[in-house]
Amino acid sequence: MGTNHFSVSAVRRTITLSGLLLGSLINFSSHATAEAGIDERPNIIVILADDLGYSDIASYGSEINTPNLDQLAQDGLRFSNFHTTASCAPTRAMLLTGVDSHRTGVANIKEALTPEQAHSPFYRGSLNHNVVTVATLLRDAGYNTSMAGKWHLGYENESLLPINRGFEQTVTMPFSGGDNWTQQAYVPHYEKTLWFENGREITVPEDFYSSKFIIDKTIEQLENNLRTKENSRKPFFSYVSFQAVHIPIQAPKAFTEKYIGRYKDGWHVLRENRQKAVKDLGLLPARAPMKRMLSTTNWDDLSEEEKRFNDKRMAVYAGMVDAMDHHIGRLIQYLKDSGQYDNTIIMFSSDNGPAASDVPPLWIKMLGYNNDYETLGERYSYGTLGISFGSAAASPLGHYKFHSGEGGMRVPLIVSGAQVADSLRGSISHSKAFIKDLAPTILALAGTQHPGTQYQGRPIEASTGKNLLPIFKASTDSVYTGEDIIAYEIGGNAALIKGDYKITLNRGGTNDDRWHLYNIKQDPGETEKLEAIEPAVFSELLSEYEIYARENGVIPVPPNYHQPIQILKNGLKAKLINSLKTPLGIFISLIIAAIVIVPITRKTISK
Ligand SMILES: [Ca+2]
Repeated sequence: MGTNHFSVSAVRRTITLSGLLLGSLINFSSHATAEAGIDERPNIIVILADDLGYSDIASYGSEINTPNLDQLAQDGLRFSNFHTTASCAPTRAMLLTGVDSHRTGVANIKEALTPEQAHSPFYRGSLNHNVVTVATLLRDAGYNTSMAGKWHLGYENESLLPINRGFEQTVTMPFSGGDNWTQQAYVPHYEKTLWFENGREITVPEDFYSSKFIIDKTIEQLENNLRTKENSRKPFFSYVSFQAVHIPIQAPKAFTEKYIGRYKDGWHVLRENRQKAVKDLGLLPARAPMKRMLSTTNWDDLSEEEKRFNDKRMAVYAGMVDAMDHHIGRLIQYLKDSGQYDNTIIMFSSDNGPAASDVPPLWIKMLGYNNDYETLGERYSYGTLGISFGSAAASPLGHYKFHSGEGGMRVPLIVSGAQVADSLRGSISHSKAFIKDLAPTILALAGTQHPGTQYQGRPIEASTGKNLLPIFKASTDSVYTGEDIIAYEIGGNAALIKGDYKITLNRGGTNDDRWHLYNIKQDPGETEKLEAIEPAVFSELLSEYEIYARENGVIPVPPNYHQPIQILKNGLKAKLINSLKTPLGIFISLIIAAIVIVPITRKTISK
């Protein structure tokens, strides 16, 4: 086993070095690999950050140090107009299948379902077996497949775990999020943070930090691919799914310390600085305006102590992004050292915009955490971004996670590798692209395609995403026509994009629960409502949305539904149910039962 592993690695390394020395890498390499019987299709890595905002990495206008992602951007192509849904699991379902989230069983995150939705097979929050993942199709097509990190597509029975959804090697945290230092639960929906390795529950190591662990395991899986002659000849598909920068926001102290004091001028200044940087990079139009979110508080109204705390809060967030980039750098170095980098295409994105979370202190205490200034972001500390820095992380866009404003659903997409045309390296594509497009693109990179509506004799949902490969190859500027739509709905918040226009609906909080129309080409910040100025366009997009909702089985939410409130409600309910399982809980419930039931029984008997 060991001999094979080293000899194959050595062959690949020798090919790379020799090619570089001779200056004829391609010819030499293809000849040598053909002789060795190595499959020359590209390795594919999808790296997904969690809740990372549009301008949170340097190649998208951030002040945060992200040299490894910037190098990928420099060697590849950045998308300025890439959309996901505004929430974790529905995005992930679309990413892995190319199918609309409602049709996959993941219309909303499980933690935010109403009792009515939880009864629908299309809303359970677990990836139904009526869809086939790209991992399954790539495995069938002769790829080694693996994943490490957050799953969030079901764990209630074994068949839902990624090990049974096409990934041959898995190390996975199945929930909406988890602690980054320990296995402490970060929401009361769970008793602890579970981790599974190849379907079996594991305990994380003592030196666990999520981003480090996820990359350690990814490298281990890629090394395992090289241990047998058969697998070492296959290309690989690796899904790297970070917890960064989901709550609880936690970073190694050394990373946080780099940024302390950096945010002392507050969120308004940060939002403006990033707007300028985004425009200077050419990602968005120079004249595009930016709005101030109604939810943003006035920095100048804060006390000195509050300003100090918030500066550190953002420093921990920056440290967590920086640490993620650092570990991505380790993966890239591994690929280079093992001679696999030149034939690997890497895609980097985020599942939705920044989480503008302000978690109540009582909630933090109830879960056994603190948010003390001195240790913010370290073990047992519950860091959050807060609603006002949330807007800055999405700068210059409006809104954030859970919301259908551009800040909730427009995120970075970097594609780097030999499949990107030389003429496009380091440049920006302004083409529309949607999360559902990545599955057909990944399949096209591997020279295969989705089977349609039948897989191994059973009916499945067809993939409806678009193949972006012609954009990477510079054979077209866009694969979208003026008639194509991008649409989504989660928890009653919804959006539909057609041509240069977009309609949005946002509920609860400072939102007005009404549809609005924007021209997101000229005004990606969604500052000017156009429904009264362009009623025909507004009406056309509303009709398109009605068709979308009907065709995809959207279940309307109750009138007072607000996703964050539903998450709190479901969490408290889960906490109550879990507490009943403890001896103290059983004792308390027996006393309550005695107080309530005994008098009722007496009354009934006396009648
Ligand atoms: Ca997310």
